[in-house]
Amino acid sequence: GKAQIGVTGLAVMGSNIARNFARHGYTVALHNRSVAKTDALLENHGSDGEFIRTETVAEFVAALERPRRVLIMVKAGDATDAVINELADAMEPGDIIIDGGNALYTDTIRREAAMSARGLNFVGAGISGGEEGALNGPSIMPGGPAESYESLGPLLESIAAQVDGEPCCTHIGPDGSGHFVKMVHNGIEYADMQLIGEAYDLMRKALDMPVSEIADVFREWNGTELESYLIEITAEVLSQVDAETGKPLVDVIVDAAGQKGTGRWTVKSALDLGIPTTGIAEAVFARALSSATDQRVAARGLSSGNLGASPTDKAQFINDIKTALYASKVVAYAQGFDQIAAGSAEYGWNVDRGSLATIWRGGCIIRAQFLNRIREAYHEDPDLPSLLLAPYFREAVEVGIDSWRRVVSTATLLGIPVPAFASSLSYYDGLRAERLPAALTQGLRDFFGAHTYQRVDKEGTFHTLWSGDRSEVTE
Ligand code: NBP
Repeated sequence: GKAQIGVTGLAVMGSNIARNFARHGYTVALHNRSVAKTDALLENHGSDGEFIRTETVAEFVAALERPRRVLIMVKAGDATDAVINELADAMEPGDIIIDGGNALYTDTIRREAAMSARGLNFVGAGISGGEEGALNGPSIMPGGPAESYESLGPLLESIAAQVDGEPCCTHIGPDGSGHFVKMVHNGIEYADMQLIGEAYDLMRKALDMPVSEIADVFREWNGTELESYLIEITAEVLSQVDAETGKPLVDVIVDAAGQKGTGRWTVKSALDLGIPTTGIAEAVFARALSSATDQRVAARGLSSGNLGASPTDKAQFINDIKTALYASKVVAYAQGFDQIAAGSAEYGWNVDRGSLATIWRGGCIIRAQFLNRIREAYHEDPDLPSLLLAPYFREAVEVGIDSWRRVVSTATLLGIPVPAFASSLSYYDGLRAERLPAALTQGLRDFFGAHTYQRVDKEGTFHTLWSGDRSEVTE
């Protein structure tokens, strides 16, 4: 028989997704640029299900039932274009090409337009969950034409993670929407990890706690409203002892964080859309600072001042940190969902944020208890102006506001960097402020550039004759 799905690109992600399809009873056609990976997969895991081995693109395409469905899992960028073009030449109208790599959404928009001009369906699908998720159930965010989802959806939904009987896969919207939300997902993942890092750093430096004890705190937090995959694995990483030195592993790892680019993309997009996605931006910049090794070495002797005093009530401060972590996390998600709304409006995607929260509850790296609350918030009010205004989150943040402030002020006095905690709190204060100093900014802009301003008490556009008699004129 023929295959229901083909997978090309059989490195870790592609192999594991191919095995996932096979384990769910689908016949899977396999293809990789170099045949060695195809053979390795068949040799090691051929017993997972029905596979069809192919060497050339022509063989691969011929092995598929129509309409053909091909999932591309190659390195994002030029490789993806090369593979798409080769496939498109061999395929026929109505066939579906799915790009499951981490493509930049603007590339996906371009590719979708080119394929649709050739009568092919192109689906950019964000896939999260890493290797393990790919094998056992990822979170899948497919974009592309709605019609293609009718034939593709059931396959993807069956291999996705399932939470409370619902698959972590839904059609996100047209063209680049799937890759856009996957990008923001990764951005939120950066923010989440930065916040966890700041919480850990405070316990170490402000409370002088040993790493093993901090691991226990995270383990305990994982049984609360903070329950999430990232908190869970934080406890595991902090519990790991280096075999060679006997030290906590975290103490022998170089403190320079890497990045592959999706966080940076999220921030660039936020800047273009004019959305203050500050939590993610701070996280991206914190990684950049950590990697500025030469500067950090040169700056090591700079003074911290000596206003700081460590908290006297340890239990209370640990609880303060937990609260600050939760509140800052709400801010990061609120900003990420704002960016998704803005992207959706800009490109006409109609992304349903409630459904998105639903498919992020399982399979993906940011999976968390918390996403149930986000889902409820958007189901209750799809046009919610900010997640911070949903009753549940509003209350959670208001109840913890003193703790949040105590954490940021203590860290500041002690000279412990908390860019994400601090900027999230400033964002919250900015959002709720009745008046902002933006009025002064407008005055200054009018002074040096005649950029004009609006008044609070009447309609119109105004300018003060700063270098004349300083009277006001209407534009
Ligand atoms: P890689 O990103 O390491 O890509 C390796 C694959 O790309 C191999 O199959 C390789 O073929 C193929 N390839 C390359 Br490189 N250049 C090619 C070309 N010009 N033509 C055809 N094939 C080419 O694999 P991965 O880590 O499995 O990730 C696959 C995709 O999934 C990426 O887009 C990644 O960003 C995304 N993703 C990864 C994760 C993760 O946790 N790793 C999570 C979510 C998404 P070869 O064997 O012949 O060299």
